[in-house]
Amino acid sequence: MTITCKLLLQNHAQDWQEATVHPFLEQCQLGIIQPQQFNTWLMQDYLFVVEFTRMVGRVLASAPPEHFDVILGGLAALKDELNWFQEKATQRQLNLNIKKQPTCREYCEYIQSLADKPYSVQATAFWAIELAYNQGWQLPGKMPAPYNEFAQRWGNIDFTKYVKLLSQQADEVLETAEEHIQKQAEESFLMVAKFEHNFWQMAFHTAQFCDAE
Ligand code: HMH
Repeated sequence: MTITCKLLLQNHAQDWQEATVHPFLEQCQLGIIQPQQFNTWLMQDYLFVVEFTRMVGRVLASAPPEHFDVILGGLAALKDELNWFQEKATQRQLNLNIKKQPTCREYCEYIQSLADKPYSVQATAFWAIELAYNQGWQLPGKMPAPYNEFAQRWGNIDFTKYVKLLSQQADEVLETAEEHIQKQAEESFLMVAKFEHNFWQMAFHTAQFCDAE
């Protein structure tokens, strides 16, 4: 049987729930997240997105030309996103020239390691990473300022459509992938789910390290 993005979500509903539903997001929605927790997330996520952009560059390099359109759209959005993160940091007087916390570093190392994997595995991980934020920021419901801007960035309709296209591209290559490669794709989905959960945990619980050098 061929694995698909839909089946991955069905077969690992619990892991995915832990990746996308977290008190961090619920407290943003309630407007009670502490600035230190939020700022920790913001700074560490910027560092993650820098590495994620490099990953998407490598996904493009592995992709068939029919998939370029969607991936290049993603890269264009990331260009905008990196500038936006810098703007948000400046507004909050945050220095982005900081070290990665262990959880962020491990996630970044993991996505770097995907470079050695077949395109179908990379495409699955790429989809899962984008879906995690698309769903995570959407699920709590309408957020108050200033968090609504963040919820909108990943929860908006166009981003949802883009994530759908990523799942279609992943499904298309998974269909012809050998069984052991499909297994690797499934493992990558589970790794992304685990790291996404850990990332929220990091921001929620270890804000005191927020600008440790
Ligand atoms: C941790 N996962 C994390 N940060 C992000 N910005 C994304 C996913 C984007 O989808």
